[in-house]
Amino acid sequence: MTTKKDRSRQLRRAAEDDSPSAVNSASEDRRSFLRRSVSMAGVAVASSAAGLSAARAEPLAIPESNKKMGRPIPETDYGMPIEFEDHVKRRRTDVFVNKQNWSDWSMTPLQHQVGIVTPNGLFFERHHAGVAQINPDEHRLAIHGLVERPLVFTMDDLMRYPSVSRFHFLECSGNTLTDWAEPKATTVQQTHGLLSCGQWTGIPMAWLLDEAGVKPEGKWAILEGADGSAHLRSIPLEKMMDDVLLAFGQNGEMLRAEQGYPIRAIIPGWEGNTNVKWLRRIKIVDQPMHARSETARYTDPMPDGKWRQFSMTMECKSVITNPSGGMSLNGPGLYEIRGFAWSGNGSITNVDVTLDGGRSWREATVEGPVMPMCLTRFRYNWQWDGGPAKIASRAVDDTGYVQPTVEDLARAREIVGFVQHHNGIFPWNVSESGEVQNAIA
Ligand SMILES: Nc1nc2c(c(=O)[nH]1)N[C@H]1C(S)=C(S)[C@@H](COP(=O)(O)O)O[C@H]1N2
Ligand SMILES: [Mo]
Repeated sequence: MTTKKDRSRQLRRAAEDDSPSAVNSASEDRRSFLRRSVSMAGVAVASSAAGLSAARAEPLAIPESNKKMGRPIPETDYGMPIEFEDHVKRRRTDVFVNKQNWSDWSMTPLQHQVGIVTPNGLFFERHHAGVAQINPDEHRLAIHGLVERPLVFTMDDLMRYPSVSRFHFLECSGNTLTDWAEPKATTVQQTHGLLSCGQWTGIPMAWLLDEAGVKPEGKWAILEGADGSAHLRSIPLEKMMDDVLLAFGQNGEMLRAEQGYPIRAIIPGWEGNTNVKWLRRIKIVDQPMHARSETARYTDPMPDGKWRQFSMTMECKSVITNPSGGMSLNGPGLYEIRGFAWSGNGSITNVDVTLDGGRSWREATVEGPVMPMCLTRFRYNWQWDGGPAKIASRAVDDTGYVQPTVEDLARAREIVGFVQHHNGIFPWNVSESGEVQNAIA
């Protein structure tokens, strides 16, 4: 068991992580990793015993790029990744087969995401009726219902408000389980790619609601989108006043059309579908609407045969993205296990890693900045001996909640068919030949 003191020490370590003097006693530290690889680079071997490639100590040949001028800067452009990164793409799921592409998903390639921010062109998408294309000059947002002063805003009105920027993950409640359905998902993009993270810029909803003046009997807000599905959800007023953002900015630019341009709700830590995109209406009411998305969808079957409504918070979860399904390890040696952890209830305090299918756990390094309701990176230096291994991660958040096993989850809920809100520990098998495969089956 980890004590509170251990956890605060871990957090402090995470904060200091990038200082050169930082020493992580919990796992093999970075310096010992470097020491080993450096000493190997000194020996002129093509592939060292530790599995890290070391070049022969010969003078480098002069590359072509050194001998000529580079590409000139065009008069104006929007920069794109270099052609060699062309394989890094969102993709529609190829496991959960969709008969049409209006209600559809695309998934983030988490195995290629090197930091906590998902680039805008790789942000996962979930649409119930395709991507609305909305002219901001024509867009209006209404706040009405149980308010003193019903208000209608143009985008120009909204852009005059003060705004704030915050980092938050966004996860579809169907993430992970959708793609455990047969045929088996192979990559972390398929198993966990309905997850992304960004810096959102927008206006705290509380400011706009205060301006409209919520009447005492107003207890819920119905948020409705301007897309073909007119997607809507009921959100408790308490949450609206706490930390919900009316976002127009995504990672330093205006929202992508796919993410709800020109405005969407960002509801920190809550299931993706509550984050209504292309937002056009906020109606204050005294009770939830019990809409289709609150009755026929996004509910959880419980062991007593009843279905639970309003399971809004995405609970603490983590996954190893490197190595992950579809990759192969090139011989025994040192590998950095990397992944992401997140919690809709707060900040990540600890991540443990298992190499033996959950029999024993070792503490991974949690990398700062650690922010609430935000992806958090973890890493662990693994000396792979070349034998079969079953690797997985387990995250703990600052409420003390520990990411459950699939068996734990099955005890708490009826895990059958297309199940939402699945935050179980997710294992990968590493074979003797180094192939990494989904081990959940
Ligand atoms: N108006 C509208 N909002 C919507 C949806 C939609 O179809 N229409 N889909 C919801 C679902 S189910 C999810 S998971 C998130 C996905 O957000 P993203 O596409 O920006 O990743 O948007 C939510 N908001
Ligand atoms: Mo979703």
